Amino acid sequence: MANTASVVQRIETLREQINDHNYHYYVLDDPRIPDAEYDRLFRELQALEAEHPDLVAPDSPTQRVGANVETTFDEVVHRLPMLSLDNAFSEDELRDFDRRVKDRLKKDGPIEYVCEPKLDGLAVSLHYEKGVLTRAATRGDGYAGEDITANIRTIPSVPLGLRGEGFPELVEVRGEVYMPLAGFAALNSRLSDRGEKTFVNPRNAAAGSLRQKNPKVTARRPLELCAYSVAVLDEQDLPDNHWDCLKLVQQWGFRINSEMRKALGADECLEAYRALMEKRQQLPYDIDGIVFKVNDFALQRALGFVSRAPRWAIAQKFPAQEELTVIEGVEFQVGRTGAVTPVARLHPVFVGGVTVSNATLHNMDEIERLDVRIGDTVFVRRAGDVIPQVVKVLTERRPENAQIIQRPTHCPVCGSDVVQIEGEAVARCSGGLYCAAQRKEAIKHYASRKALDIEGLGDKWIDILVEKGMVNTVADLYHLTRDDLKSLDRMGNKSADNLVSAIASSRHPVLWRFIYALGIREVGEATAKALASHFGSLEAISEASEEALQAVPDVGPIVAGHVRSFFDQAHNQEIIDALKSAGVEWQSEVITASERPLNGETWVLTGSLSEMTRDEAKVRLEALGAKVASSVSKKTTCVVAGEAAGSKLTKAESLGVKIMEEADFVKFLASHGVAEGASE
Ligand code: 5U1
Repeated sequence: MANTASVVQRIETLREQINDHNYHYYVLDDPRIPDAEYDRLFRELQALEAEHPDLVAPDSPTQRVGANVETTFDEVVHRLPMLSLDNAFSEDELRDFDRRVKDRLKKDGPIEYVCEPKLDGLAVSLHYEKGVLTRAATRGDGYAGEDITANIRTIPSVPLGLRGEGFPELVEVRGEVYMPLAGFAALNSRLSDRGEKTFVNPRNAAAGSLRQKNPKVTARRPLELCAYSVAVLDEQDLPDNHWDCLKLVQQWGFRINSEMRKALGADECLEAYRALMEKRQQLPYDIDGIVFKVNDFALQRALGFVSRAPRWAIAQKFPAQEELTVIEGVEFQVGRTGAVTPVARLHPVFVGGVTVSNATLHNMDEIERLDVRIGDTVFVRRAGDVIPQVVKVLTERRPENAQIIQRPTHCPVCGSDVVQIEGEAVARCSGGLYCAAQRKEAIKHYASRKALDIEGLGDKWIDILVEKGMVNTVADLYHLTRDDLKSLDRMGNKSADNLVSAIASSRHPVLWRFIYALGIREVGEATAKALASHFGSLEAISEASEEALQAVPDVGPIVAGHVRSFFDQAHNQEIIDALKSAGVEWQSEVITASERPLNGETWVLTGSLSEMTRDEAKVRLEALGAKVASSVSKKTTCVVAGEAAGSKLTKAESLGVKIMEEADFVKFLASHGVAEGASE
């Protein structure tokens, strides 16, 4: 492009388009163009700016990639101090806070509060002059922090320039920089693959990423910013309440929290607290509590501050998800597929709302990576229903007699050799069905709720039946008599009768449940369903080549290899034959293509889902027969709306299309038996 006027024009158009796409992608979570198209626009802008360096502007979207400068973290004095928050640790403390607010304001009626999740990240302050980001700083001691502008600029959800018009000349936006859980897991797995130190939690990962001297490193870290307050540093006016201010900040291009809500009085605040606590584990980021802020700025001013905290806000904390405890021992457990997993026996500790006395150590590589020993004091993390994990060792507290944990060479249950395939982190007992642990686990899986759902056949009975030699394989279950069962300690007549009839009525499962129940490695419910639906019969699956198996949605080379090797092993075929002889008949026809419950329906997924990726959701819907489309129309049957769903949700609302929130979608999948992926 020779003509400078047209270059300037083109550069401006590209910047506008790219900023707009960034806003939809990073702030609204609702991308409007494919990645390839975005990349083309971006490269075109980069090329034009390279040809015309005098036209490069600091707020150009190309300028966030991470400049080759060394961050010096100079001291920055905050023009307005960055306050801290008082905490409430109980419902009574929250009610006391509300009472103090009302007393000070001499108000009888309920106060309007804004309730916001308290993200577990780092508070930052961002200055915009004439709409352009000029300075970013950490909170530091509240009065002075560090200049982190170069690093902050690399975060895609931080606007380099404010959107729209009419924003104040000089404005400060504050918020939390955090690392979403998925990004944290991916970062730790990358670091661990490279043999580098991993981060204990997303907060530390966010802090470590912001403290990088080289902004190019920060640019590769999955950081996000959520804005939670704004202060105007000149004379211009903002709305007269916090809620409207945040909505305005969103229009300027900032991500604000989609869980934010208003509450009238302490009772509604406590309701919001309980609702958020319930939702905590489904959120795609860590939160450590909820913040309540008096909404009306006039009332905030009247309340003022005490020492370094505002009197108009309080954080009600959730139970801690990390605590310190001591490793008292390590045992090795053997799973259904022989995986030998080290489990730490802990001095009991209250964490994540429950008392925890065991934590997984995953595998020997993890033990070596953490350098964990018996006697060590460790950080234990329990987030939601996830198995508690040991995430860090406090080596400075290591006692002299701390014991190194040895790699097991023999299975602790059957004594067979423990083998480790090269490139795999998991060590496995080589005993197969000779190993009682593997037999027990296979039977537990077969009888479990999501498989053949044999009521009354709990883990303890299975342990006893295997230990007494009464059951060796799942097929033996069908030969148990009332008298056999009655011979067991604490098994009454009625329980024995019930169990015999529960086992008998498990003889006619639908095909996918039977496939799932076989316990093939990496074949969870969704894959079992997809296999059943694709092949229609067990014989066809058992004869399919790896290539043919890979034609099934959700089946890649690894799963195909596991399925093939399962059916290639003679003892598995023997068990299937024994099940047939015992009268077990699976009903192939139930999930054939024509009878899939969502046949003929078109579904759309929008927003981000916290319990599964969109691809996983798609596979599950397709396994039920639905077509998954990328845009909403009158023909759409249902729209699944995840967090921060944007224009597709709005369109569905305007067309009167059915909308399902993620929690209901998960329940819906569960009711159709496609809720979870593979195990082990
Ligand atoms: N969501 C949210 N987090 N947070 C932290 N709002 C919020 N406000 C804060 C802090 C420290 O402080 C202001 C109330 C002063």
